[in-house]
Amino acid sequence: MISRRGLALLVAIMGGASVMPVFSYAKDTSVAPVSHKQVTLPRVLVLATGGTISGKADTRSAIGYDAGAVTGAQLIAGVPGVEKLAVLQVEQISNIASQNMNNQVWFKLAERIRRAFANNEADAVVITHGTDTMEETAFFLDAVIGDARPVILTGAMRPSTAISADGPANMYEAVKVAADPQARGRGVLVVLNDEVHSARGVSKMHTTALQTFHSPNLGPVGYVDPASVRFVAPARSQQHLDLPADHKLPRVQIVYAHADMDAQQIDDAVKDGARGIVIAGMGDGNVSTDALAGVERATKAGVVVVRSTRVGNGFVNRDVEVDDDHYGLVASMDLNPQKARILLQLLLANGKTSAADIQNAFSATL
Ligand code: DAS
Repeated sequence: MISRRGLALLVAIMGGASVMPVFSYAKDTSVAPVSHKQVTLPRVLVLATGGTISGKADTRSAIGYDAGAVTGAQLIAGVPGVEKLAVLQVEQISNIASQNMNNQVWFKLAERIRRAFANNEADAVVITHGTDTMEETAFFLDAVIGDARPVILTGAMRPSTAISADGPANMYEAVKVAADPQARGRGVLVVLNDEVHSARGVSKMHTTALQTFHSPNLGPVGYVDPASVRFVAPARSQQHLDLPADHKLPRVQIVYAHADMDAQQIDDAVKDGARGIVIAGMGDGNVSTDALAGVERATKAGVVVVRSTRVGNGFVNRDVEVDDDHYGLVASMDLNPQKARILLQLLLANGKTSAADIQNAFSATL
């Protein structure tokens, strides 16, 4: 409680009698305390999976490191000020380099997030993750979580022990976005390097650069810096698919197209029991005439074939250089091969088997 003398001093410091006292004070000359609004911080559940953000440098090369060497709790401890943004609870889901990401971790993440939201344990979730498959985990969770509360993935391109490690800043910004009410209803987001990307649009596009994540077709949906979070795109609806009860996803193979291509990869995928094939096609999702004959054999064997592209940018539309209607194929639209594979797996697991239904789903949430 401030005394009259203290109050006078305070007014004096602030520039003399002309300045209104900072506090209004009651008749009995004691100062009525300013009512402090109870500031309740949002609750953010941090799920750590590994990756470079939790990596430690290794002397085998100038930029060598081992991903997944530091725990999620240690990560948070290394991010000054993050505790002012949210009440954090950290859980270790896995500690792997994300080139080893797998369905078991995906299902564990999805079920933990669904439980946290169903039990009102958290207002948002932040996932620390390797960058190699971050876009795939984000896309998978975006399709199955179906909740307006923010789920944000973040990672790093330099290990925690590197000079100018990028992990702490990315972690801080991910929590800042997760805690921001504007982030609600936007599906799963990826936050690194001051940018906010949608799960649908984002892709890793450089092997080592800090600014490796881009959304070539859709652009970033927002920007974040220590002072602000700004969204530049409207929230969009996302389709919600059920998690297969048996935790299994059907086998869908990606076939990489190239010059002098024959049908061997396609015939082998069918022989190996693939229920779906995604073509990482040349240009606008193209394959050679020989390979197209293999595609026709695959569709006749009941395998669903999606045409995507190896070029990393642009849309693959129906019936441009390939007669999709004739061959019963699906065009991936804006989805790259690795995301087209995940969507096809989930659609097949949810009983969608006709090319027409699957094409509708690929075009639905554009
Ligand atoms: N191998 C990378 C991974 O774990 C390291 C990283 O960038 O996170 O995805």
